[in-house]
Amino acid sequence: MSKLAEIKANVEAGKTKVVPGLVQEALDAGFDAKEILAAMVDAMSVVGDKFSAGEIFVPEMLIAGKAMQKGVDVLSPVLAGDKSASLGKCIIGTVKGDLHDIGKNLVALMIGSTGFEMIDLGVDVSKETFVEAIKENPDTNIVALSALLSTTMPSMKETVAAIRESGLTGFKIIVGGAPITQEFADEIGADAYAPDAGGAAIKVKELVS
Ligand code: B1M
Repeated sequence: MSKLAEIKANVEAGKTKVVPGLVQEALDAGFDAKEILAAMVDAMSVVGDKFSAGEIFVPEMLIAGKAMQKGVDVLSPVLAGDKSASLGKCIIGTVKGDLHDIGKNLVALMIGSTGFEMIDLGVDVSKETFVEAIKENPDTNIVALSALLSTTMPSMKETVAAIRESGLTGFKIIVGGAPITQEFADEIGADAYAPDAGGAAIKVKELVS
């Protein structure tokens, strides 16, 4: 089995203790961090499909997610790159009702790597908490919202509305996550949408330039 296939299989199987070592071995062997990440994302797609098919349940999905996060932790210093530039401040969080954070963490890592100071509010973040965080950080220039569930898309919409209604200005709002589309972003009045972490990093740089 190739190293990437081995990583994928072990993420799928939720081998939290094995995955970090395999990821480090792959880096040492010269694999690109982005290829390793792609193998782990593929694993999560398989896990999601098996969950949809009723072949596995929430605990298996949870442990696979933990294994992926452990692998991402090993990749983080490589993906983070040079942070010397200072492009501003970004507040990020997964919206209320949603506990998925692996994608949001990757987005935070990639936006941070382009030179933003990141304030990560975590998961299940209420609209009030987002508004409060912006008030506490008046120099914020990006607010980034993530949602992974179709059932939390309304929560994203309410969050954007609450931020707009607060009257606070001087920042742009970017949204993303598996069920989110450009069309939905436009509908809820976000300033930008990105399909993945790399795209989010490119987009926020455009938004502040
Ligand atoms: Co959940 N879950 N989950 N889950 N889970 C999905 C999302 C699902 C698609 C699985 C499936 O059914 N096939 C499905 C959602 C269906 C839907 O709504 N359309 C689902 C479900 C149903 C659920 C529960 C409701 C299950 C239940 O309890 N019955 C439950 C909900 C809990 C809650 O949130 N309230 C639940 C729970 C969980 C766990 C806690 C067990 C675990 C999360 C662990 C964690 O995050 N710490 C989990 C997992 C692991 C998954 C899957 C398998 C993997 C998610 C993941 O990490 N992917 C997922 C299936 C799948 O994704 N194929 C699934 C890898 C990650 C790198 O990708 O998060 O998409 P992703 O992030 C990408 C992009 O989306 C984008 O960039 C990221 C990186 O490139 N992106 C942004 C994300 N945020 C962005 C923000 C941006 C821009 C881009 O700008 C700001």
